[in-house]
Amino acid sequence: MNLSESLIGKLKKSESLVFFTGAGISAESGIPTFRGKDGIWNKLKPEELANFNAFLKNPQMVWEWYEHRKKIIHESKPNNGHLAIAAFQEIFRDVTVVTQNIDNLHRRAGSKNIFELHGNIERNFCIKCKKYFNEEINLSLGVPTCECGGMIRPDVVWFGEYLPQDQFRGGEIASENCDIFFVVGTSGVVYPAASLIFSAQRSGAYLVEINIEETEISGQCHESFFGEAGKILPVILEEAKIQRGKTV
Ligand code: BJW
Ligand code: ZN
Repeated sequence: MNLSESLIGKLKKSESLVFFTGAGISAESGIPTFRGKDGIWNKLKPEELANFNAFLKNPQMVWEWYEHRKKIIHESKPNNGHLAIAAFQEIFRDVTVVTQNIDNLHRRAGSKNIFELHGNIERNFCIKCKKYFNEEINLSLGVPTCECGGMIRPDVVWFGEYLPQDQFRGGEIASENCDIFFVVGTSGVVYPAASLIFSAQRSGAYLVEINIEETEISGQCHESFFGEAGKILPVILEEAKIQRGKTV
């Protein structure tokens, strides 16, 4: 795999990086993506599960889906892609992860500065009084409810719902102020998350995509690497170390 002269030059001179990540970064940890050939939504329609009306209509089914995914997430661990992103912190002053994932794998890999645009599967809240719950859910007792009588739901962002303002704004500021913006393992079709790619572009960042296949946003990027994130990110990391004199 060859890096372009322009990316090598950017790695040498840049101070501030953003990694904008999607489900593809966690695919090599064994967590299914949503779309694409192994995507879970080849079998299940997103609108059937990832929206509030679906939850009101069939909360047990939606909860079973999240508990099933939580089990996979708990059995998984960060892969070489997550670990490489965390290691960039040792060689650049300013590294921000802006993730659409709810799986905590960036945090577990050691990334410090993370904005979670679509929530986090470890947190739940009551739809009536908004109280937060971190306890384990026992679905055999039925759909979990709060003492106020409201149903408890996962703290994730479904279609038609607003993103957490502080997380989106934090991601936006980082995107507008970075030198290199890496777009990793996302189809780039879900908004407003995908709009950050354009925020970075407008602000003059160098856009680098890493994906196993061409996407909706490939044409927007200065360069695209087609392959697994867990293989490509470590190569870019090694080059960055060479350019910045951080090899041992
Ligand atoms: C690899 C790899 C490897 C695999 N290495 N790569 C029309 C136009 C524009 C917007 C809209 C519209 N109609 C409706 C909207 C808005 C809507 C939207 O964007 N819809 C589009 C899909 C059309 N957005 C919303 O509703 C958002 N809210 C909103 O807009 O609020 C304003 C509002 C409020 C009130 C009323 C109206 C508007 C909310 C979006 C919430 C998305 N939520 C989900 C579920 C989160 C919880 C959960 O996980 O269950 O977020 S949906 C799902 O998609 C999840 C993901 O974060 C998100 C993005 O998916 P991602 O990460 O890109 O995954 P994939 O599977 O799509 O792609 C994986 C990629 O990895 C692929 O490209 C592979 O090739 C690649 N890959 N292996 C590298 N090893
Ligand atoms: Zn409540």
